[in-house]
Amino acid sequence: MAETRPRVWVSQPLFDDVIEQLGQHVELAMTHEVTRYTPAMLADQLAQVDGALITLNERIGPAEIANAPQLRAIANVGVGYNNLDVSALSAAGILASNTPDVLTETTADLGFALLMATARRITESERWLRDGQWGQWSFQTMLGADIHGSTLGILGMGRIGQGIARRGALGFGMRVLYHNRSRLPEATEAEVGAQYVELDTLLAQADHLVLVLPYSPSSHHIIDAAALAKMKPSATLVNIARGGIVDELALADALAHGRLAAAGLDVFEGEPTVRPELLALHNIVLTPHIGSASQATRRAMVQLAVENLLAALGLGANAGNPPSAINADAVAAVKTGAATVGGKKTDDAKR
Ligand code: 8YV
Repeated sequence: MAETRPRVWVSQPLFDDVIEQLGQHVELAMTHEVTRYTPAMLADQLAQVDGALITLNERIGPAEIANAPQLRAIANVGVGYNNLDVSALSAAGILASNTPDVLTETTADLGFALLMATARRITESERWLRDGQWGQWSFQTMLGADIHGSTLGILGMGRIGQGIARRGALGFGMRVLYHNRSRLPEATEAEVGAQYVELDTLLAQADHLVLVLPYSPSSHHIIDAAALAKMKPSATLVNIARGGIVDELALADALAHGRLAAAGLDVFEGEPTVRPELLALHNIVLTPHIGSASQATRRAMVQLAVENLLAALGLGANAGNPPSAINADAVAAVKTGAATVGGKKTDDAKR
């Protein structure tokens, strides 16, 4: 009798040539059109497969896996995985993985691009030019804030935060301050040119504050009205992490009333919907979650997710040992009947 191959579902069109590598090992169900799934649609898909390769738009929790007895592996294409209920996956013995490292420098590039566009009013200037307003030019048109020589604040000092610190310290001569749940080793601080401070000091001293921390209940709305009130009115705020880290209504209010100079947002609480209060502002740069969106990096993310998925299904070069598993210890504990403590390995330094 022919051996049955595992069945794998891929939730979105990604890079077909990379995804097709899966077809050498598994029965592959690809998706050829961008699809927004309801929880019931996800549950239907997951009920039929051994493994799934998904993006952050697919939220997987207890309801989505309730009828998926043979599901063993979920590969998330992204470093952040707040779309996954890791405890529920661990309890069900499902090995989850993400795609760290391959996107670090590309996402740090975008963080810096957004910082510069925000501080120097790049998109606002372009809108003004296209509107035919250049004839109104004065010596004080579109004055922004300097980046070189200013103080860069970084909240969340994982790999991407460190990449931003390096760019600021080495490329632009900035004084770089950071806050993180755990302080970096002194040698790393020296290498990236950053100094650890308490959160209130970071808020008070940053001329430009970049948010790069993972989203979790403890970081929900960490930048709220009270935090914004501690920042300099001349400061800029950049968020490339997750929308829910910022109270967007408080931010819109601060920007509208001159309590903060400008903001650059790549992530939003209600993605893909952007609040009208943000869209109405001029002193804000808005991009549609493009942090990792370079050709090379998005391909590398899919490649790593493919390797993770195959390995989690016991196939391919890393069989049984996915390069970036999130909950390997917890799944092993469930399988051997040992107690587990939530099954998460993440912390700020993993980003
Ligand atoms: C997304 C991201 O993965 O990696 C992350 O955590 O936010 C992005 O790189 C990307 O937008 C694809 O969903």
